[in-house]
Amino acid sequence: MNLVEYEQLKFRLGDLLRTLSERAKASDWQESVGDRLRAFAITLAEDNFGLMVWGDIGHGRTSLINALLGAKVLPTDTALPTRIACSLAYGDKEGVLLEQTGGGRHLDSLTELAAQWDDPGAARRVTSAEIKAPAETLRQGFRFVDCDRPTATGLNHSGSEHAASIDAYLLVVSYPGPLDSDALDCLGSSDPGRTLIVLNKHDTAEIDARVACLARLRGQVAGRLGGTVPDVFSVSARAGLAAKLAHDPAALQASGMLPLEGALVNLVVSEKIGKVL
Ligand SMILES: Nc1nc2c(ncn2[C@@H]2O[C@H](COP(=O)(O)OP(=O)(O)O)[C@@H](O)[C@H]2O)c(=O)[nH]1
Ligand SMILES: [Mg+2]
Repeated sequence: MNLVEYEQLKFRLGDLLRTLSERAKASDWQESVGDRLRAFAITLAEDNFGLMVWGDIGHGRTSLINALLGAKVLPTDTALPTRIACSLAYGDKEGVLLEQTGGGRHLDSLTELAAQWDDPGAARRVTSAEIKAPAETLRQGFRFVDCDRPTATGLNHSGSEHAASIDAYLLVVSYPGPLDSDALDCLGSSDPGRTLIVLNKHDTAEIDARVACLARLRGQVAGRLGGTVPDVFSVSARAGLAAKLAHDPAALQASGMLPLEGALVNLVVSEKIGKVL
């Protein structure tokens, strides 16, 4: 199932629930049945998908988010201070809420945010950034958390506010791709069944090298985790975004983004169906 099919299914289910709750009202069904149907319809309408994108700086986490959105929403090439998580969700206009030592601060644009990250003194004071942007994929309910490690600022897989709202994890590493022992530790203590690994920048590797790097990374992860091993996807976030902006289906295919997006949607939809039902 893809996101569009899920949305259609959700609307059909919403209609069905409304009809059923009207029937419940008109007949002698217990009132609690109607209440539960209405509550379920509301949960379904409000749902959204939380994705945490993690990995070391420079591997293309932010570029990948932009590629998934099909728009250059977030500034790339920023030395985002480590252990700061940036969250990104829908807003009808662009804006950023920065939490920093000495109080919060609102920025009206992501250009101002990029300037903030480029100033190491100012960036160091920031403890979190909540970004809103009017992108279509965000309007459909996707939310992102961009951070270096899931443990950054306490964002481990249980307990924290962000962690509770995360449906899937994307670990981003770039070619040639072996994971360092820290990343393997982090992966090992995470939730592999809800994680996809992205081997980014495949435009920088020849086909033969891609096959070898993918096999090595898969072997490394399987050796460490055993059992459920996250799928690994070879992509070029840069080429994927360019292809979407140019409406070029062949280039989008070559970027590797489509299988990743398919797997991502399957993962979050099955998570969501499991939670909602
Ligand atoms: N060649 C190539 N470069 C990429 C790709 N994705 C990202 N980059 C570059 O890698 C650098 C770091 O990207 P960025 O998204 O800021 O990484 P982050 O620190 O992980 O968020 C930037 O110069 C990007 O243009 C890609 O698919 N191919
Ligand atoms: Mg970044």
